[in-house]
Formats: sequence, C-alpha cells, structure tokens
Amino acid sequence: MAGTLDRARDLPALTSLTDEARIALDSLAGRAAGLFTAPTLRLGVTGLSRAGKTVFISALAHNLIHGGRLPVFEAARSGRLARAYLEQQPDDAVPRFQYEDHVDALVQAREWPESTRAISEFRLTVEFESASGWSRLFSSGRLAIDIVDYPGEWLLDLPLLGKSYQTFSKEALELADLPVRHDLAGEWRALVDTVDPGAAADEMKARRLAEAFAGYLKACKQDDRALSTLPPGRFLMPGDLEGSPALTFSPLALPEGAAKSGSLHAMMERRYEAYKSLVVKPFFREHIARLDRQIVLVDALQALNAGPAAVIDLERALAEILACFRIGRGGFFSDLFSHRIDRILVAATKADHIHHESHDRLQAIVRRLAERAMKRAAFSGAQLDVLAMAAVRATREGTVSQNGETLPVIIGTPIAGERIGAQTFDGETETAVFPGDLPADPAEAFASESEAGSLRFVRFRPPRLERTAEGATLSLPHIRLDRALQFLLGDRLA
Ligand SMILES: Nc1nc2c(ncn2[C@@H]2O[C@H](COP(=O)(O)OP(=O)(O)OP(=O)(O)O)[C@@H](O)[C@H]2O)c(=O)[nH]1
Ligand SMILES: [Mg+2]
Repeated sequence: MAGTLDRARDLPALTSLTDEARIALDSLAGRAAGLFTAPTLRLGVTGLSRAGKTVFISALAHNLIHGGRLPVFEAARSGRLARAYLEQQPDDAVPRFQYEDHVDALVQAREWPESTRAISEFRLTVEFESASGWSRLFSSGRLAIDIVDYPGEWLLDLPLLGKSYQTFSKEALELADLPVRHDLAGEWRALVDTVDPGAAADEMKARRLAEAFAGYLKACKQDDRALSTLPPGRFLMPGDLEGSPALTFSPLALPEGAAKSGSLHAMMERRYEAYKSLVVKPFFREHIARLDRQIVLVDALQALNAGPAAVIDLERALAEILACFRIGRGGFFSDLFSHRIDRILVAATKADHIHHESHDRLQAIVRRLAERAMKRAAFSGAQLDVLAMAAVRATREGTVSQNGETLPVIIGTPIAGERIGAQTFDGETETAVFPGDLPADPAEAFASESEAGSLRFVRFRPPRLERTAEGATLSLPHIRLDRALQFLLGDRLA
C-alpha cells in the first residue's frame, strides 16, 4: 500500500507515473489507442534528398534489433536493452517503411536503397530495464519509436507555408541570379521576361513556364552543383500529383500590388496557394507537427566537394528548415504544432568517406554550418547538437606509403561506374583511396575564395558483413550512430 511507504521513497514513483500519464495523454490527442500501448516517441528523420535518411532509419533499426555495437548508447552499454522489434504502425493510411527490403538490399545485395518516392512509416518498440529501481517497479520498460520516411525534396516546401506568392517569386528570381545558378536558370528566366503577369491567364503559357522552372530546379540538383535550396519540392519529386494544376505554376517578375482578376498573375497565385493548402499543409500537420525529436541529416561532404557556394546554399536551406521548427513564439508555424520538439540533432552523414582524423574537422564544419543557420533563422527553443557520423560504414581505414610519405587511406568497393582520374571501377574490386583533407579552420569551407573539390569523393558499395562462427551476419557497422541514439533516445530509456 502506498500509504505505508514513507514519503521520500514514495515520491520518485509518483513522478514517474505522472510522466507516463502525460505522455499517454499527449499521444491521446493524436490517436486514442495511445493509452493502452507503450509510451511513444515520434522521431523525425529529416533531410534534403540523398542526405541518407532511408539508410539511417534502416541502420538504426538494424542495430537495435540485432544488438549492434553501440558503446556510447548508455542503455546498450549497460546491458539494459532487452529486445527491439517491429510492431504495427499507428497510422493505417500510411504505407509501411519497407525495412526488410532495405536491409536485404544493404546486407545481401550490398546495394543502397533507391531514392524515396512516397511517404512511409514504421514503429520500432524497444524493451528495456529501467536504470533506477523505482522506475523499474512502476514503468512499463517499453518505448515505441515511430519513424517516418519521406522524399527529402518535400522538406523544402515547409518554408513556403510562411511565404506569399509575391515573396516566393521575388526570392526565386534572386536565387536564380546567383553566379552558381545563373547559367542553369537561363531558359526559364528568358521565358519569365517575355510574359506579362497582367495579361490574360493562359494554360499553355503556365505549362511552359512551370516546365522550364522545374527543369532549372532539376539541373541545380545535379552532383556537380549540389545545391540545396530548391522549392517547391514536388517539382522535383511530384509523387501522385504530376501534371495537376497545383503543380503547374512558376514564379513571375511581379509588379507591386494585387493581381488583376483573370490575369496570369492571379492564376499562378491561386495555384501557388492551392499547392500550399493541398500539399504542404497536410504533410506538415500530419507528419512534421507531431514530432517529438528530430535528426536533420545533411550531406556536408557533397557540398564541401562542390565548393563554398554549395556550402552556403546548404546553410540557407538548413536555416529555412530550422525556421519551421522555431516554435513557441507565436505565429504561423506555432499554431500548427501540437507540441514542442525538445531535441534536434544536425548530423553530417557519410563520414566513412573520410579518414577518422578528419571526423572532428567535419563535425566542426557542421557545427559552424548549424550555428550560422540558427543565427539566420533566429532559432531557439530546442536543445541542438551536431555530429559527424555514418549510419552505414562502407569503408575501413589503412595507410599506404608513397614517395617515402605515409598517407591515411580508406578502403572499400567503389560502386560500378565510379571514377577516379582515368580509372573506372567495376563494382567488385576493393580499392584504397586517399580522400584528401578537410580544412582545419571551418571558416575556410565558407570562404568564397576557397577551391572546390579538394576531396576525392567516390561512392562505395555497402560493406560485406562479417559472419559469426554459426554463420549469422552481424549488425551493420557504423560511425557514431551510438552517439546519435544517445542524444535522441537516451533519456527516454533511462
Ligand atoms: N558510405 C555511405 N554512404 C551513404 C550513407 N548513407 C547514405 N549514403 C549514400 O547516400 C545515398 C542516399 O542515401 P538515402 O538514405 O537513400 O538518402 P535519402 O535521404 O533517403 O534520399 P531521398 O529518399 O532521395 O530523399 C545512398 O544511396 C548512398 O550512396 C552512409 O552512411 N555511408
Ligand atoms: Mg529516402
């Protein structure tokens, strides 16, 4: 009986019950079933396209399910993780994340998953032993982690929610005039200059403009430019909306003032607003606004390799994204959030492309990137951390001697067709690559006079997994995935 316990011993149990009640009530707002299941944590895995979201989610689940090596993840280190398994997801209308297919591709075929074309979701439940005796007695020792995967391009749409068609047009034209984009935007810009926004609405004109605009955005995304700020996202990854009016618009060179009714300006503006209300808002409300924690993945290495203009573009994109999570000070985005995101981790993935001596340098560059983006976005509110990591480690390290010098190298199997200099790889041969150095001073990565492409960057196949004596494959190797887990989940498994 609680009454027979002395007060000091009684308190912790009460606190933990109150916490549980709060969590259950929180999820009750979203789905009524929440009360009867384990406490849930909705983890947002966010990132621009090709940043590594699908690989990260697969590696996270695989390492938890298969007891991967996670020394910095406290619950794993102290042996308190009992088991982790996939459960039925809460939302019946959202396709399930094809975990098994992705893991099969990574482990058996040693291929990376395909680019994500639609949204999917899954629930990973972790059973654990509480660290404190009292919580052990009273808490369920279960945490259900809900994770959503989606095409990275769609993330770029969120900032549009706060922008009028006027602002969107003005910003798009300004971006197109930047030196790194100017040549790619040529055809679309020329077309914009020939149309009069005040002239009568014309479907064919709208279509030509939209197609030219989409073509320009796609060109910016190519590897050598590696640009990030490219809304609207569905122009790059339309999903099931291809060809619909909500996708047939383009920024225009607009005069001041409101659109004349019946004009091209009015038609474009209406479609832009339709895009926001029919496409962006539901995505934001159903998936982003319900998040508890966030990891924002950035492909900093690709941007670094493309040069300072790409790094600054990535910073701009990150700032726009963070601005969407800047909540608690009123305004549009705050109204859409049902609760607060309390932790955000900005992580540079694919650190296995560089030698471990450079990992801290990469992390310093990402820290600077995140700090500059936070400042730009006037972001505050959530606890923010940064990390250089690899969800799946595709390389191992070694050294080679060249001209009496010892060079640190990474060793892996480059994907078929990848090239270094005159050499083209066949996808089967292992090779040692000297990846080059990152600047010791992170400021250099943002300085416009720095050179592009100082890294030697080839894409490797996923690693061949070791097998135990019994023939079972071990979990996927990683770099610092355990740090990410500790930051994102650690306190919820205490
Ligand atoms: N070496 C290495 N490559 C990675 C890692 N994570 C991702 N990649 C590479 O990056 C590519 C993109 O990864 P995805 O996980 O598909 O990226 P995404 O963010 O889901 O991309 P979208 O679905 O297009 O938005 C992969 O095909 C790999 O080539 C990693 O940890 N290590
Ligand atoms: Mg994906």
